[in-house]
Amino acid sequence: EPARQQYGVTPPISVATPTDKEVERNQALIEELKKQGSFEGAEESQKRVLVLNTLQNLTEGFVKKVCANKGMPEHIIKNSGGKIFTYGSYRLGVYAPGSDIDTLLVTPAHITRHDFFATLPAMLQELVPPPEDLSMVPDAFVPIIKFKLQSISIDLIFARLANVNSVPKDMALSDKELLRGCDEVNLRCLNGTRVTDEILTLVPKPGVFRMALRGIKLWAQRRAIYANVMGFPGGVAWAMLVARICQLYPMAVSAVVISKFFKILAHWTWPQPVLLKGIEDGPLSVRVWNPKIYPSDRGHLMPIITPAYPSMCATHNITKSTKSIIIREMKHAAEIMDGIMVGNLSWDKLFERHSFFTNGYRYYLSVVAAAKDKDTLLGWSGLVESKLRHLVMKLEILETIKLAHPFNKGFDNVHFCETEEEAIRIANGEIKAIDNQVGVKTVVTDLKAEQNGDVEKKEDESKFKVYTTTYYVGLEINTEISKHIDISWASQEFFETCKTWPSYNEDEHTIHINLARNFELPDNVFQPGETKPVKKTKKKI
Ligand code: 3AT
Ligand code: MN
Ligand code: MN
Repeated sequence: EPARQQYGVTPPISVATPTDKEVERNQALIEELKKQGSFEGAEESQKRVLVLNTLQNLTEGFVKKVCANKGMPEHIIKNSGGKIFTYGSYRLGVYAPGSDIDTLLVTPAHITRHDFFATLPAMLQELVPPPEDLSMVPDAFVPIIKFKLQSISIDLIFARLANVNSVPKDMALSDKELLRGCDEVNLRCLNGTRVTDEILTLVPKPGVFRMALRGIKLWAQRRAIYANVMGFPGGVAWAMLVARICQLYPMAVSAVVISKFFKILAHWTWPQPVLLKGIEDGPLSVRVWNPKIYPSDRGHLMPIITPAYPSMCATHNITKSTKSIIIREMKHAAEIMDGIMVGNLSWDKLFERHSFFTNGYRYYLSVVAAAKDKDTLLGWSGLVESKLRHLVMKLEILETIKLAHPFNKGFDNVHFCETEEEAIRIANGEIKAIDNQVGVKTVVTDLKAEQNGDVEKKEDESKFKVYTTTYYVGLEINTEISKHIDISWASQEFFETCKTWPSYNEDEHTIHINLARNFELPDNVFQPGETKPVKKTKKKI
């Protein structure tokens, strides 16, 4: 047997090879993942490879063109190179049908971010067939160009290596010396690829890791605890958790990794961090996660630390409430996994949908962002969503509230009103604009799905429209303290936070919060087949 390398910061817990039963469970896992639509067909995956080839060729053409435009000598034009890297679910090998491809275009020092945004979009438009839905956000935290190529969504970001005059096709980004001279935006853009690449080198069997991660992602999505902005782990954090368990059980099959995942992580001694390797020092004067130095790092409740220099915490957003929800879900899943591994339960039990609305809480806050048109709302609701965890943290302070549970996504509506006054009252929450009350026609939509974007065209143009996105927070009440829940302070603080948004305009952006009982929830939060909670009526004698 070959000498075994140790993966990770401690020796493995077990190097046992799988039993026949475990192999059988693992086969059943793969079958269930197939049934649940986790895998893409070979033809579609082949299309992704072709699209990436197109982008690689385009990148080389782009670099040459910019060099030529700048009057650079022929040998520089010829040798500058340029390379497309990937990150996200595609790079990890856990993408599903409909997943985007997250791509990073890397150039040598003489090509700038300005060149990227000024020159590349026109070159993209010249492709045959041309891209669809092209949009760009050059001043975002991570500046990005988004488009669809042959109906595959592409996120394209850019990085310039400040110390390099050629980016050949076989270049890797693992060497941290490549980061010398890079500014913060470039570092952020390089980070995704560097982290995913390194995760893959830190697991003993990448195939086992991928299948286990598919299982954990599906579970986390079904349980509505997959959402970085809302204070739950995102894709990278879930990947690192699975990777750590793979390190501890280097010979195990994916089914065993999943079962150990819940057993170990449900009882993890947080805030002890989850690390895939020792934290590295490096050549830059950038912050590396260190709770001994930085008080904000000390505040991380469930730190999961990225392996690539400069190491960061991928779970900065987790709050007291979301931490307890994650642990509760892991404990519940650990019990189900026991049943699956002994053969009493099947895998579909693990992937059962959450019951946040059907059997969750007696009280819910609905946080409603409203605007007059779709694009204004998309910006505003994105901001409100990104601040929602601040509301959760304010609610956590209140003695009357034991737990504030944010749902992991918002719900969109368009309201068609007869009068402007009615529209204003809906935007301000003075009329409850749910379930088509008071003559207002409310249409359920999904503003981010373009195919539904023409919902407004179907309706009478003369009517007054209000676009809303509603976020829900389930509340567990400390009934021993008080039966009365006062959310006015938390709400006011939250409104103030949202209104510090540089683009905020009180004439365009409105927000309100309602407290509702479970039986008052609107129909659109329930899936077909789910039953809405009913009001418990007092028994009549
Ligand atoms: P899908 O298969 O695409 O659903 P994914 O893990 O690839 O899963 P995304 O494409 O949304 O998910 O994100 C890929 C990476 O991009 C994950 C994270 O490192 C980065 N990322 C995504 N959204 C943001 C954001 N809002 N801010 C910073 N980084 C982000
Ligand atoms: Mn992706
Ligand atoms: Mn993406």
